[in-house]
Amino acid sequence: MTEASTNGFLYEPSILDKIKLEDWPKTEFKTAISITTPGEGLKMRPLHRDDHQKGFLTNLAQLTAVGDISEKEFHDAFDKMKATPNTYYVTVIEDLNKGVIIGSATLLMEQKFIHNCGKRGRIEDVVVSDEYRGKQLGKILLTALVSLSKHLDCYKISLDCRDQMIPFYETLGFVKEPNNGNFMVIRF
Ligand code: 16G
Repeated sequence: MTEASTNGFLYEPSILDKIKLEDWPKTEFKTAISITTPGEGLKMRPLHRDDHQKGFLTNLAQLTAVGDISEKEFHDAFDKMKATPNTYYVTVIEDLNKGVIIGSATLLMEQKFIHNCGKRGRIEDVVVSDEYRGKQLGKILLTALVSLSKHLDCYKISLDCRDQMIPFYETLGFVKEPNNGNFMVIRF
């Protein structure tokens, strides 16, 4: 049994110790920080089964509609993700003094047949609480997930975002590929 399966984390926390901000050196950070300590009193770590109580969904609601999700519904979704190992890297930043989640982002791994049975990473659901903006936490989360995707041998990673966010993601090295920069959707 792995540590993550016994300690309530969605994925093995020690994976974050293996990656460094310098692995994806697109951003100069204003203060001395690390991936696991992205600011004073802050901790970056995998999502935990108890994070419903720590405002994970309240923070996520700053991105889009979340709905009224009970703790049981949260646990059911969490358990489904955890039952598909090496796929859902939902990563959060906790304010340790308040015991509240103030940022999160997901790296989703997609197993392919193409590219020699390669893996594609998708960055999803990036959000930092209004109160904590301006501390480069979005950049730190993204830098961590890009580094993690390299560490996990993705052949590419991608994301979709609102037009106003394009300059932000460009600073992290994301590009709209010529003739291939479209995102198409069907909404139900
Ligand atoms: C943004 C997010 C995407 C999220 C979507 C929700 C990033 C990079 N992109 O595009 O992951 O799923 O918003 O919007 O975080 P929706 O509620 O309109 O689907």
